[in-house]
Amino acid sequence: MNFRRLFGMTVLLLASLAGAAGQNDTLRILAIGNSFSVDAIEQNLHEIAADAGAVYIIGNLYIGGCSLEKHALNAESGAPAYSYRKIDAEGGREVREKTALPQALADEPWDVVSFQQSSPLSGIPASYEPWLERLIRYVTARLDRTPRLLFHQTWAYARDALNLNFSNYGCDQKVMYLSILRASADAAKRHGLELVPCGTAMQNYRATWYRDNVNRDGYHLNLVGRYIAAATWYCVLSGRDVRGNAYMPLHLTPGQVKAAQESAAAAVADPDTVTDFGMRSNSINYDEAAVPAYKLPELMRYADGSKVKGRDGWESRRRAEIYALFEREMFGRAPAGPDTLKTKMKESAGEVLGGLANRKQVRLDLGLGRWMDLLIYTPAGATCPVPAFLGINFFGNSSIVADEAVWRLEPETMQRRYGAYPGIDRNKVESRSARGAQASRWPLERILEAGYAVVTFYNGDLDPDFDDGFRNGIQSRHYKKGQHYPEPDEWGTLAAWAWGLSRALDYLEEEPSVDASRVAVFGHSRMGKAALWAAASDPRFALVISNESGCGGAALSRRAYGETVEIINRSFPHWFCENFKKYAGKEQLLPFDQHELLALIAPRPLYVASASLDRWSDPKGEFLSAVAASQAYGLYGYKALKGAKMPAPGQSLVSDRMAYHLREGKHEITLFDWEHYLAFADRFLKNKKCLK
Ligand code: GTR
Repeated sequence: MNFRRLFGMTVLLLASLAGAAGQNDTLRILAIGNSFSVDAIEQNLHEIAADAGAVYIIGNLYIGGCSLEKHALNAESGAPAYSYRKIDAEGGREVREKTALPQALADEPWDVVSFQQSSPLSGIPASYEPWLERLIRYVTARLDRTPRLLFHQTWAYARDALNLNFSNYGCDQKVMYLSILRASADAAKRHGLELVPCGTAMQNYRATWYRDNVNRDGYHLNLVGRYIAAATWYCVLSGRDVRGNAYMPLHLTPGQVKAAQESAAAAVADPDTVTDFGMRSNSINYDEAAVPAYKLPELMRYADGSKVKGRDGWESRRRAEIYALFEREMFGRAPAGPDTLKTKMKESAGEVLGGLANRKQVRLDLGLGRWMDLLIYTPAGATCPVPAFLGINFFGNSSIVADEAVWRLEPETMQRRYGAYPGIDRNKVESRSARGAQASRWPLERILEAGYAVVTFYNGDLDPDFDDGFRNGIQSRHYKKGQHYPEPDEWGTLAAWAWGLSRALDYLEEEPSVDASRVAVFGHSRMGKAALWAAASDPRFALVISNESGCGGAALSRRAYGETVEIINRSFPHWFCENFKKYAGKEQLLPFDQHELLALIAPRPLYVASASLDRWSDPKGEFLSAVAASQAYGLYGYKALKGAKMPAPGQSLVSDRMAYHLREGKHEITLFDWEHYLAFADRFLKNKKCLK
């Protein structure tokens, strides 16, 4: 253990003794700061302390971007240059403009006063003195008793910050962090100040699976960043552990709060080191030999260990048991659909796509102020209701076809979809959502000619695909009073999308041109995961297609090959319900595996497909899962893929009720895939007499 760590722990211990003695005492804290102290102490800190039974009165002497030099000169001249912002014992707020530093010093019998350097200079030691010394001298001379003196260590900018001052550090986050670390530790040591290691706390959080996502504009803090900073301050001020503090800031997820608390606690315990507290990514395994030994949960054994006998036991009890586990531990509970679905036919046109199709665009009212837009193409000239392929699109209805009449989402709406998602290139979003940009995934002419309708909607209509704390999605409309986040067993994003698929089917039951009893639900990748969950949840779907749905879809989790439960929860914390997070790195503890998700679809026809180069989705894990699920089909007298061997790339296996193929190539949905799906669907859904 290094010296500083020992020192940090001693301070913690002493402070905790003091804290325990006067736990309910009021603590009066004055920061001499700038917008970074606004970020750190003006929200959350009072509330975190209140949850722990303490009262914090907080003052912040604020001037935007103010340096130590300016503070020292302002102090000495008594210039009324500050916006003095105060949070009182009850959490009430007040701002007094044009306040002089000496006035604020006299305003309360401060127990704690903190200093900080402006962020551009925070890692430049030469900028600190003589100003810090003069400021400390001024403050201590003006107060009757010497308060605890703190140095507020600020943080490095976001890796992609567009801030001119970043060039002081070669626009390099690590350089900036290490510079701040050294300069602030030296200053604290020189003057005997307690360090508030917010800079280290931010690096700790940035090293978790939430990554570099603490800033709102590259340098100020966003909601999570502000909570991390306040939690760090709380640890230092109280000497107590913030972990387990129950105050939940609005709009943060429980997972973010947990990582933030860990980040703060680790920074205070070890201010010099970026700590790994077990929320980092593990390496990706693509080695078949390194797949862990695993035993799949038995499909035909009840939770109490007894054997499931026959179809009756499956239908009356075992199926429900498995479904309830997936619902509670993985996807989350969704509410029932609206009693009556109000719809608005926004457009209906015949003879489109060169006379091949009729087109409808229908707005479904989902209640509570939400709607979704269905785009429907049916084969022109069909003489009775046709079967349909129903699938969700990633980038808006207009992205699937170069048809000028299909409504296009405003670019702002698309951006909102990715607004808070780090690392997404906006140009990419624009190009992917351009009209017809996804057309190769939707071979409309081929499908329509084969006699099927195509029905689709945009996933963002239900819930945008980024970790927004469930602020923009449909979940927020269903909160109970005082609820701000889905419960640990309530719907995540995939369940919301699946719910949308069922609402689309509700509509198709009313749509005269489509036969709702013959709807194939399909999806590629994340939409494949949603399609599987929709089919497991809603027995009305007649046929199911999983195109490379991978981890969380068809692939067995226990193989931990390619994408794992840990990685998917880190990259897409919003997809599954909160309960699923606890299985990160612990696949063997899952009370199910994905073959049981597939089994929930039995005896309906199911097609699982993989691509040879798509190792991320674990083709073998998808295949083995389908083989294991065949046992459920066996109850109905179908062989499905029982005993099948993994086919070579380019080959398909088609059995009575199940099919699998391994397309050559990468993660995509291509015409090869569609040709196989159409042939499979023809066996179960086709209705030739409807076509001319
Ligand atoms: C990947 C994700 C996969 C898969 C894919 C997709 O980034 O890790 O689980 O869903 O996206 O949807 O294309």
